[in-house]
Amino acid sequence: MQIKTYTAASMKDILSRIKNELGSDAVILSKRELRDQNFGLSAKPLIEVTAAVDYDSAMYDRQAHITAVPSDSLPKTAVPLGNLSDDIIELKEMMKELITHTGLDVRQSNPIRKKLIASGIRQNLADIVLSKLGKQAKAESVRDLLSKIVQAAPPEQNKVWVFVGTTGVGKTTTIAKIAARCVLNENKRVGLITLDTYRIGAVDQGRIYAKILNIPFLSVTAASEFRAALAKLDSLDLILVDTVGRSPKCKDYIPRLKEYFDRVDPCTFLLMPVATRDSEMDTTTKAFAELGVDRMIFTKVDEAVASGPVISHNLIYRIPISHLTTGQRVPEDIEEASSHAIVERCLGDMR
Ligand SMILES: Nc1nc2c(ncn2[C@@H]2O[C@H](COP(=O)(O)OP(=O)(O)OP(=O)(O)O)[C@@H](O)[C@H]2O)c(=O)[nH]1
Ligand SMILES: [Mg+2]
Repeated sequence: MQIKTYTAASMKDILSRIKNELGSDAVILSKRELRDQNFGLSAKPLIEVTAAVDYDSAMYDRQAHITAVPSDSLPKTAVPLGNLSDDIIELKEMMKELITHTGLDVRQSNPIRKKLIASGIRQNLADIVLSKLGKQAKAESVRDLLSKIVQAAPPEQNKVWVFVGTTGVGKTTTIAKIAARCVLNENKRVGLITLDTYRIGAVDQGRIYAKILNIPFLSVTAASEFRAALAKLDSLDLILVDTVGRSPKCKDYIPRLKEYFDRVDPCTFLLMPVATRDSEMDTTTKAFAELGVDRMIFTKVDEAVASGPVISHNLIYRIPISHLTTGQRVPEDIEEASSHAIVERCLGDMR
């Protein structure tokens, strides 16, 4: 991969230099504004852009590396999520400019682009994928490329698995499905702790599932109680922790959860229904990233008209997907995720 940094007063100048020097396959990696120290505060800021070619092979390399690395050595959070949403918006804008100024709009005429977007893939990502494959991109080659890039992985081997997400996304139901599978198929000794003490009936829901599976169940209302509960269940193989669903906009919600998991080292799953708007997915992912999200579980696949947002989310946030849930039946309606199956589910009909 060839990487170059350009500085100029206008984005247009930079884009034409990128096109001349790196060619029309170049991809912008970063952009920032620089104040010209010589001319004081009123001076027009300069723009610094770092661009690269042969980005594709870099993606492949990274994928190959990730597949080769055992899942327990993957980093706790796949990416530092910082100001990612802002970066995505900026990337979108830059893609638009790049398309206009470098003649990359040939991809616009590819009928696959419309199909990708109709499947719920974000427009800028559809453009990036098609630019990697060139004019000849076909449905099959798009699926092949995405199968190599989408990251799926089983849960980490931590003893404590925590399930978080906004209200009603399917946390308790998914925990029941996973608990049943671990008990019935893997013969594991499993316990359930619920922090879900805000909503009347929520504790009962967990207690009923635990009773059916004949596994220990504890409900807690404070971080100290949680640690005592963990100590009590320490002899078990796996402790599943259910949390109260709340809007991440609720001010003290994430900090409170964080308090619970401060000195515990859990594998944290963020649950997200597939039919969630892109902007909401971004807000939720950023908010929960403070807890350190290790795996995504996309829920209610059966209710979604298009499943492309699963791929878009994965390409942007790089949080491996562990499961998909496909209905209300416990324990049947859950699948372990694989890159190939995700791409087939999302884009299998594309011709
Ligand atoms: N169609 C469909 N419904 C699901 C799926 N998973 C869960 N549900 C339903 O979604 C509703 C909410 O599920 P819960 O498991 O209670 O959700 P939760 O995240 O625990 O909700 P709170 O505890 O209120 O935050 C229930 O009616 C579930 O049966 C799924 O994969 N598909
Ligand atoms: Mg619940």
